[in-house]
Amino acid sequence: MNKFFLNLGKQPLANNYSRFYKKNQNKYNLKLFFNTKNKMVSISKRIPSEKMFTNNYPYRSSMSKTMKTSFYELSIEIKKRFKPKSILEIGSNDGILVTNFNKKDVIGIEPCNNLAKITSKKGYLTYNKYWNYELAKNLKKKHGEINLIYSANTLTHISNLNDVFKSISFLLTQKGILIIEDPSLLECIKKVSYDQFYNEHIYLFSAISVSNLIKKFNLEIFDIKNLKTHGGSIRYYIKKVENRDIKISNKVKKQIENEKKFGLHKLVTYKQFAKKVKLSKKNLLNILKKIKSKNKSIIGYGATAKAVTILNYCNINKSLIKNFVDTTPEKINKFMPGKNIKIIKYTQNSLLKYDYAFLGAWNFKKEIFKKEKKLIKKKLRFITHVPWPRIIRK
Ligand code: DWN
Repeated sequence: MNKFFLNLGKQPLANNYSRFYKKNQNKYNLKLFFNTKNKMVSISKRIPSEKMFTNNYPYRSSMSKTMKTSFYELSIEIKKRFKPKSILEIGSNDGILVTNFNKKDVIGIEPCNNLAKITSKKGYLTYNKYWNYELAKNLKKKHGEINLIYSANTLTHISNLNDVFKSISFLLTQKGILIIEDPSLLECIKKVSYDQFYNEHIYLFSAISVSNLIKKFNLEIFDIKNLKTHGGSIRYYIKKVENRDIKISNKVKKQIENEKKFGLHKLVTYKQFAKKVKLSKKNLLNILKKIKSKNKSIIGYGATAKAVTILNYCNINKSLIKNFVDTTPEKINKFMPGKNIKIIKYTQNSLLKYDYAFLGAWNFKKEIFKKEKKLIKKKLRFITHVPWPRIIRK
């Protein structure tokens, strides 16, 4: 049932940035599989959540304007369209969404203590816990059923999806709304953005696989929005099947049709994707090596989890990319997981001495290009691997 299609090699924990370069850091196989029955794409090796989502988890959603705006706009939509009395967010990170609501209306769930603390300190009720049925039962006892449950870039990180949706269905009111958003498998396959796969991303969702999955829990998708965030994401609006007050938008059928047209329900599509990934690796390495042969320097821009997949799969080390810049305090002066490449604090000056910048955070290309307009005018050239490896000429 689970068919193998791509091996991305041995990969360290994607968000495990450490002060010292550890040559013998633990690495885990990153192999991708397609389930021919339920059409889900997943990785095989499951790392215990406690190992990945620690109390020093470095990723903060609020580090980009793009994401702040996206979450703010969603909060307006939620208030206007669904008018929920109670909201629960699974994986509230640093509070990027919850802080747009009244404190009395919203509950955050965040397993990483350092992040949960940020919202708690602002007076938002945040449970420093993992999402599971046990927690859902306790929440129901304490707060009653919830009108709207939301989760962005979190459910694909949880191995036991049956428990996830069982718990959601249990806690949601009969007329309740569930909104989830995650990177789109269709966009990933189209863009050959294989760096969407790392040990935290256990699954990549499609409308096909999500609708198959949630059926068992008496849930169905009633609306869909394609978003530009994170290189192309889908926001799924979900309700209980017995709630007939809400009509199912045509967009759901259209998305599923599009995905089928592209072959997301067939193994052969993933086999072709695997070939494109191998070519992408070869071409990216050729570009980097050619630049280095001309004695030009390259920095990485955005020390993303995605870049960890690229560096380790393509075996890129500091002889090709000297440093990475990033704005996240928790990443600065640490090393890219699995590699001897140090992350330095972002300042425009820190970029001045480089000729090229490899876009680790290619999903924020627009925001970054706007910020670096002057440097681009001077001499800085960006390199990306999405949708194909190239130097971006502006
Ligand atoms: O699902 C996940 C996504 C949502 O976030 C997590 N499992 C882990 C994380 O993945 P990522 O690290 O690939 O996410 P981002 O959002 O692409 O990371 C952007 C990084 O780039 C951050 O470290 C901040 C940094 N950045 C920067 O230094 N300057 C970003 C921008 C826009 C900038 O101008």
